Parts: sequence; structure tokens; C-alpha cells
Amino acid sequence: MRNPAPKDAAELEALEQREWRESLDYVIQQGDRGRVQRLLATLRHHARMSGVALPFSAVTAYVNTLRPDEEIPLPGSQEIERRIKSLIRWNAMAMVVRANRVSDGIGGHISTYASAATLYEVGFNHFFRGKGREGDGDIIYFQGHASPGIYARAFLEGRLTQEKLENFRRETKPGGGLSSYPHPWLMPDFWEFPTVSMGLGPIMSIYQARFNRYLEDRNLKKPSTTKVWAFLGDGETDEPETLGAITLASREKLDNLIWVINCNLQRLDGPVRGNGQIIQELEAIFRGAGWNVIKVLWGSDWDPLLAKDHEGLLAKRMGEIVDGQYQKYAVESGAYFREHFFGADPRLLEMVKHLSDDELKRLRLGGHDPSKVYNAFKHAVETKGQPTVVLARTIKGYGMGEAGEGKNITHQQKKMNEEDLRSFRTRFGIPISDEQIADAPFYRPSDDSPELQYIRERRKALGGSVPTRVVRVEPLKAGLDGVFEEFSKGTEGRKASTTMVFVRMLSKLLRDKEIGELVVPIVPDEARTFGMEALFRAVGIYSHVGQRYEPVDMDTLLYYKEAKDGQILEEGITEAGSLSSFIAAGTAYATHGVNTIPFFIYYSMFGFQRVGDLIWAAADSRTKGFLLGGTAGRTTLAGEGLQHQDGNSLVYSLCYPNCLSYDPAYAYELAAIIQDGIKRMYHDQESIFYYLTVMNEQYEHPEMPKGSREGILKGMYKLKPAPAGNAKLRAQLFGSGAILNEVVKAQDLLQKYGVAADVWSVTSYTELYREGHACERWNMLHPTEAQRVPYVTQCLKDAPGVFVAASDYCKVLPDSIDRWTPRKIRTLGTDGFGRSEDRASLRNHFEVDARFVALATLAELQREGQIDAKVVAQAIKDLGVNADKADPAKA
Ligand SMILES: Cc1ncc(C[n+]2csc(CCOP(=O)(O)OP(=O)(O)O)c2C)c(N)n1
Ligand SMILES: [Mg+2]
Repeated sequence: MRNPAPKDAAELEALEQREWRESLDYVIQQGDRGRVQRLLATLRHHARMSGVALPFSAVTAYVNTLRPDEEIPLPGSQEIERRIKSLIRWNAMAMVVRANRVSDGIGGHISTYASAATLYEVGFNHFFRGKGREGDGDIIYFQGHASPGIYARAFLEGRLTQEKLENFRRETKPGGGLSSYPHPWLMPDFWEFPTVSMGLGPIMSIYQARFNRYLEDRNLKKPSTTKVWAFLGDGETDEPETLGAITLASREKLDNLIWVINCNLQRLDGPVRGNGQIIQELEAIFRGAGWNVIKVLWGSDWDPLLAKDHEGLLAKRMGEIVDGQYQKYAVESGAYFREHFFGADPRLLEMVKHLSDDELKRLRLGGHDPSKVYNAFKHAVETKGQPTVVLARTIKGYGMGEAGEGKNITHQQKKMNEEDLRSFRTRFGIPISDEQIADAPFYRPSDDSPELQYIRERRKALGGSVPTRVVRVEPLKAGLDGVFEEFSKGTEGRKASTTMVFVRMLSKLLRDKEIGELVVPIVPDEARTFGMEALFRAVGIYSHVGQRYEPVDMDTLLYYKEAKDGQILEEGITEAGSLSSFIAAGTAYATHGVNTIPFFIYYSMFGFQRVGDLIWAAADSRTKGFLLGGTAGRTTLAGEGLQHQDGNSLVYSLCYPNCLSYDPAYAYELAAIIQDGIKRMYHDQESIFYYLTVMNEQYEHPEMPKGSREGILKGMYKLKPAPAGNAKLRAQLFGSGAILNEVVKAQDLLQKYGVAADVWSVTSYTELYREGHACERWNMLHPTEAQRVPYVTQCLKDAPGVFVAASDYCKVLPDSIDRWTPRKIRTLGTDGFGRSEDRASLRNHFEVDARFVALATLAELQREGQIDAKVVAQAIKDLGVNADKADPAKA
């Protein structure tokens, strides 16, 4: 009898298991994976329909995703590549150590690159394509803290001199230095993408990959095989921005995107998930989000052990250990590893009994094994229809031995004593003598050494050095008078908001023959708020797959039209994502050689305040384009209340050195600023971008006063001179944005008190402030030359009377120019929390309406002794001001 009756349930189950496995093996042997997948899917479905709940698991076992038989041998010379990598390791370490000797506390990171060296070197030798090939080459976001390694390679490639390396983190030294992290602002020929604010590199890379598709789908660029690589830390994945947009990448099937997460299991203070497993956690997240996940956990040394692991004991043990414990193994001896890891089961001990303690200690992890990394990258590059994440396991501070390998303090490690240096040198075979070692000298073999020849040959074959930032775009020539001319006429009696005016400008720009196709409107689900829905139909909303449904509003004129060549980036509710698109579009002049002009319009309060760090990265990236803070102004956006009403953004914008910000009141002001902005950014090629407020209060827009253009751009011009006459009491009133109209009204009110006031439109306090300081600085440094006079001073030098400014922003904004005005300015502004109310009530609450402008003027005249206190007291009554009202700054 071949199949005796089973004795008990356990035996029966064992038999069942075997039979089913054999059946499956049969199908597998037929060699058609699709068949296996379909069969298992059918079984799963069948079980579920029969009431068997199958546990969901998005994780696979704690072993490599790719099986050894799926791998191909690493091409090229492993030995030379290892030597090159060792030299780079050494120089990267020496750079940090030397910098800290010269200047204690200058900082720098050794341990991040030490753990990631293999990941980068496999990329540099086999994958990263430079710009010298067809297309653009690859787009690479290097992990910020790994920059010493990237510099060290550039040194070997002959791109950076030793002097530059000596001046790592000492950028103001003669001859220049190297910036701590990737900063295109500081090293515009080298770095392309700033990454060091954790989480920003990852999200920017996703939108960059999507923007590449956008350019191709809209025929602004030839289809290319460009890959976007992003290297990040495992600790970095805790930043909400890192993982917050990963579903966009899978939804859009961005197979041009590859992330490499350096899973050294540590962040700065300690383990990333001491009590868990960051790699398994990330696998589940990425798989759940639809990414292709490749785990590279174990090096080739482990393959024979895993091949013997028929019962899955080793894999099971690997999956049981938490990261904090793995970190302990990394710092302990081979004997400890044997006892505590393999010692859990005699069969595991048996498995490794042929290996000495030393050999056990040297079993390499996947992220340090070039062959494993190469195969993972190859698989990633070849993957279709999905983005890929490579989860590579490494050891932080790899190679640093006692000086910090795998230890919690390793991130802080900036110094190494002679002993540490000697063992590092010996471990990596760097030809530096014992006499020289204490110096930690840089080492570069001769140009004709096999290592440098190999490096040159590989980079040549891959299209040149990376990273390299080049601007390959022709300046735009379009003057655009045809687009902007109409706005100088004003609205001829009709009421409009500056937002409506802007939308009209944008529509005209989109239709312009010269630049229309380059305009990239970006919105985070607010297009209707800003009255932009007409653009949906006119230019379409970008979608790689077009529109696969019939929109509910199809029968209306302005239906929601998605199209493959759609021009609008409608990002949904993500300011961070929209800003990442803004950066991709605003840097395309360098990344792609295409002059795309982004206009990102959003709820102003959710800009600088919400995603200010991304705007900072945009500034560093030399992004061009226009940020438009919609529904701007603390009292101009009625109703929405505390969270929405923005009196902050213009103050923040002041700190972004290459961001020009304006608060325009009238159509012609906005037109002059945007027209000049396009010229400065895309014709003159200045590395600047703009923040403009646009409001939703509707009012009439006057005709452009003659000769006002220069003042509009510089920041102020006289809008309405005081009525003719010989009034003794005089004032200069400054207004901006929607509050300008209140100031114009105050001019009238003040006449009743015998005060003749000139009204100025201040389009940009920030520009006036910068120019004032620039003049002073120049004067200080050139004391014997003719002293420069700030523009504000020039405007006001003969202006009579007291000075009063009213703004919908915090008072510090008008206060900022006080130094250059002939007399002190009394400022009215909107310090304090907003609240839900109508405009009139809000302006009363914040004390910025016409009455308060008039009152402040009278108060200032009283202070100067020009009028009696009684006049002011009477005005308070006449104007209906409640003198006992709460102070809005504190309310
Ligand atoms: C937004 C932000 N917060 C904090 C830091 C400071 N910081 C620098 S490195 C680091 C730890 C990085 O850990 P991980 O991402 O795991 O990178 P590793 O060095 O381990 O590769 C931190 C918190 C930063 N650069 N950016
Ligand atoms: Mg880490």
C-alpha cells in the first residue's frame, strides 16, 4: 500500500501540504509564471468565497527579493571598482576629519557615506547616465549627508581640486570651498537638486519624474529614457513629505522613478526602529502603495547558507530579529553573533559550523555587496509600469571600526585618532605610510593609474560626470506687449479683483504664440476658488492617460476636461506636491533645457507658512516662476477666519533672498510686474522668482499713471498727489494691495480736517527694504565716493508732512523701510489672529480702514505738535471709532 491511511490530523495535514506543493511544483516547472499566479489567485478567491478569511500581508520574508538564480554577474572589474571605492571612502573621511582639525565644530558626516558607498559606486560605474548622451541623462537626488563621498569621487575624476577638498565647509576661503550639502545656489555648476532638508528630496523626485512625463506628453521634449534616482536615509522616511506622495508615483505608473533607501537602521540619535524592522515596515507601505519593492538584505556570502535552508529556519530567524538587535550584532564579535543569532536553534548552529568566528563577522550585508546592488539596480531600471524602491541594508559608519561603525554615536563622528586612521587605511588598502597617516592626507593615484583610467572610461561610456548642472536654454525673446497692454487702461468703470485680472492675464499668456505652450498653471484644488475653471476647457488638465470617464459636467461649457496634452497641473489638495511641481517646472530651463514658466496659485496662507521649507529649496534650486498667493490679505479675505486670513506671507517672503514679492493693488501694477518678471527670469536669465498677492475684493481699476512703471517695479510711486491748494497740514499716505483703496478714501476724509495728503502705492516694501540696505552697505564700504541715496529717500526727500502707512500685513512690513524715510512712519497693519467677518468689520477690527488711516494721520500731526489733542479726540467721535475696543494684536 503506497498511501497508508493517516494516523492523525497532523499527519494528514503534512500529507496534504506535500501533495499541494508537488502539484504547484508541477505547474512551476512548466515555466509559466503567469499560470502560477492565476492559479493561486483563483484558489485565494475560492477560499474567500467559501468563507475562509485569508490574512492580508504586504510583506515577504526577511530575505532578498531577487533570488541568486535571477542575478547576473557584475560586469566590469570588481577588483578595480573595490579599490576606487576604497579611495573614495578614504578621501571622504579625510575631508571631514581635516576640516574639523582646521576648524573645530565645522561638522560634516562620515558615517552616512560610509554606509552608502557601494550603493553610489555601483550607480556611478554602471547606471548613472551623464548629460553627454542622447537625451538628458539621469536626474539624481543624492542624499544630502553623503556629499563628502560625492565630492571625493569628483576629486578622483579630476573635477575638483585638492584645494577645494581642503575647503570643505569653508566656502568663503580664497578659491572657494565646497558646500556642506547639495546646494545649486552655492555650486551652480555641480549640484542640481538640494536634498538635505529631509523629506524634500523624495517628494521633489516624484513630481520631477511626473513632470518629465508632462513635458513629453505635451511634446515639449522628445521621449527619453531618463531615470530619476532618489537616494534617501531610512530615518528620513519618518518625514511626512517622504512617504506622503508615493501613491502619485504608482498611480501615474512612473517607471522612470527609482528610490534607493539606505537602510542602515540608524538615524542620528539611535536606531530608526529599535523594536521593529524598518525594512519590513517600508516594504509593506510601498507594496501597498503599488511600488515595485526590491529588498537587498543579504550579501552573496549568505547565498550558500540560504540555499541550505530548506525548512526556512534561517529565513525565519532573520525575520525575528528586531533592528536594535541587528545593530548590536554589527558591533559585536563573530562569536557573539554565533551564540546569539544562530544559537537560537541547534540546526542553525550546524549550518554555520564550517565558518570561523571571523568569517561569520565578515558575512556581508546586501547593501555592501556590489553584485547584489548591481542586480537590484538593473532590475529597477528594467521594471515597467511601476516605480521601484530598493531597500538596501547597510551598516552605518561601515569601515570605521572602533571609531563608530554601527554605533549610536556614529552620526556625530567627525574626528578620528591616529589609531582609527591607521586601521581604516589598512582595512581599505590605501597606500599611505605610517609616518603620514596622522595627517589624514588626501590620496589621488596618478592619472594613468588603472583606477583613474577605469573611472574615466566608465564615465565616458555613461555620458560624462554626474552631478553636473548646466543651463542649456536659449533666452526667451518675446516682449509680450500684446498680452499686457490692455491692462494699463484700467477696467473702465467695471469692478474686478486682482485675481480676476490675473486669470485674464494667464489666459492671454496661454494663448500667446511665442510662449503660450511654455506656461504651466499649477493649482492645488482651488482653480474654481480663483475663477480659473474656464481654463479647464481651454487648455485642459494634464493626465497621462487622458480622460477615461465622462465628466458629470460634460454638457456645460466649462467642464472638467482631462487630457494627455492638458496644460494645467491640477495637483489636488497638496501644497507640498504642487510646490514640487513648481520646482520641477521652474528648473526645467536647466534640467531639460526648456523654458517652462510655472504660475502656482494657491490659498496664500498655505504657502510660506505651510511649505516654506520647500520654497526655500525652490530658491536654492534657482527655480524661476511665479507664486501667487490667492485670496490674500488678512482683512481682504472675508469670512474664512483665523486659519485662512493671511497677513504673514509678505513678511516671510522677505527672508528668501532671491524671491521678489509684491502686493499689487491695480491691474496695471500686476501687469507691469509679471511682464518685467518674465523678462528678468527668461530673457535676462536672472535666478529669481516671484511671490505676488492676488485678492478677491472687487473694485474699479484706474488707468496706469504716466511714468509709474519704474516705481511699480522698484516698490513705490505716487498714485494721487494731494489736491492743489495751500493747506498747512500735510501728510504722505502709503497703501498697498486692497488696502490702497482705504488709503485713497482717507485722503478725502483728511481734507475735512484741513490735511492735504499725497497717496503712494507701495507695491513692494521688501524691494524697498533690500535696496535701502544695499545702498547703505555700499556707502559704508565706499566712504569717500559719492554716497548713494536709497530709492525710498529719493521719492520722499521733499515730501511734506507726516507719514502714515496701512497694509493688510503685519506692521513690521511697512516698519521695515522706516530707516530711509525723512520722518518716522506710523504704521497700521494686521498683527494678530484673523476671524470670520465681513471686510468692513475686519478692517475696523484690525484698524486699517480709511477712518483709522485718517485718525493715525491726525494722531501723528498731534505728536508733531501741529494740531491740538482735542481735534484728534473729536475725530475719534466723528469717525465713529470705539476707543475702548480690543487691541487686535492680542485679541
Ligand atoms: C528636516 C530635517 N530635520 C532634521 C535634520 C537633521 N538630520 C541630519 S542627518 C539626520 C539623521 C538622518 O538619518 P537617516 O535618514 O537614517 O540617514 P543616514 O545618515 O542614516 O543615512 C538628521 C535628523 C535634517 N537634515 N532635516
Ligand atoms: Mg539611517
